[in-house]
Amino acid sequence: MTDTLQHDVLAALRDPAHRIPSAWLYDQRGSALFEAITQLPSYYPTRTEIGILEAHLPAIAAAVPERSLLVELGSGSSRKTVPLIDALHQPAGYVPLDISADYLAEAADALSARFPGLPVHPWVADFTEAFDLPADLPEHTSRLGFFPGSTIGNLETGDARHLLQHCRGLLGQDSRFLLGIDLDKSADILIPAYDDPEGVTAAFNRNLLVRINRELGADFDPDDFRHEARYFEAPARIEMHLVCRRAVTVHVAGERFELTAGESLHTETSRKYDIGAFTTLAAEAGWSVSGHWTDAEARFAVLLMHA
Ligand code: AVJ
Repeated sequence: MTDTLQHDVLAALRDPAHRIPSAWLYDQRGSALFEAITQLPSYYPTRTEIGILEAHLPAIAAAVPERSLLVELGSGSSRKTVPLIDALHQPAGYVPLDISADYLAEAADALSARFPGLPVHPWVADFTEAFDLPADLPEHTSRLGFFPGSTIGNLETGDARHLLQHCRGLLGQDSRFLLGIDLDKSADILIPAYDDPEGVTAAFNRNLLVRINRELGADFDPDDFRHEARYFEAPARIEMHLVCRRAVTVHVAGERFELTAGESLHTETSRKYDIGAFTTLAAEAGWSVSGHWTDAEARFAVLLMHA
């Protein structure tokens, strides 16, 4: 990350929109809480996407050149990668990219143990900024980008277009890009997915304050903030907020800020796309969609694009 946590938090507190980049949610505890979210009954995206992949991996793999190099953005626990690597029959190598270095090392070790012949090159990178690939890559034919989880939905439209363009350049001629997007749907399904009765998403959101206290010596009381998931149309999205229950005075890096009751910190946006609009966005970035698959309820979509 080119901007530091301190820079981003101070900027957010000074600005009335109080928007903190969602990448900061993923410290070690945040990454573990996100993994717990993916197991919740109300959080449908992960299991829905895995179901789509399981049903269609043979067709997807058949459309990818042999001995491709697999590059995964935001690999996290790499759970969806095992069936993909199985289906690809010996890809030339696997490059998992993640911002959480601890998580990345663990996941890379697990993958190496599972696929002993596979060169694994973990790479710490923040894909919300321009990033590179490691220099010493194994020989390969073309490259396959893998960006599951609808993580691209955390980016504003312009940033998503830039990321797709950047990947087009990095992955190069004849590359493929397999990507998951969460589709727009009723708020009755979306809100519980981001505000579960178990309170795991609330803990995930509030953990950001714990991280800020620890890393910046700030004095947030997480109990002063209520987790809230808000649905908006046009563009369709869920926003996570931390809403002040009462007037709060907080000190961060020697600066003092006052927040009023009801004011909120905006900690994440999760865009919900439709396939047509996303196909247009991808085309603007040099990718053409050659296949797309959804679940029976059209909650989530997996897109295969080629350069
Ligand atoms: C990992 C960014 C795809 O937006 O659904 C889950 C993160 N935030 N619950 C999402 C998240 C709250 C998740 N992504």
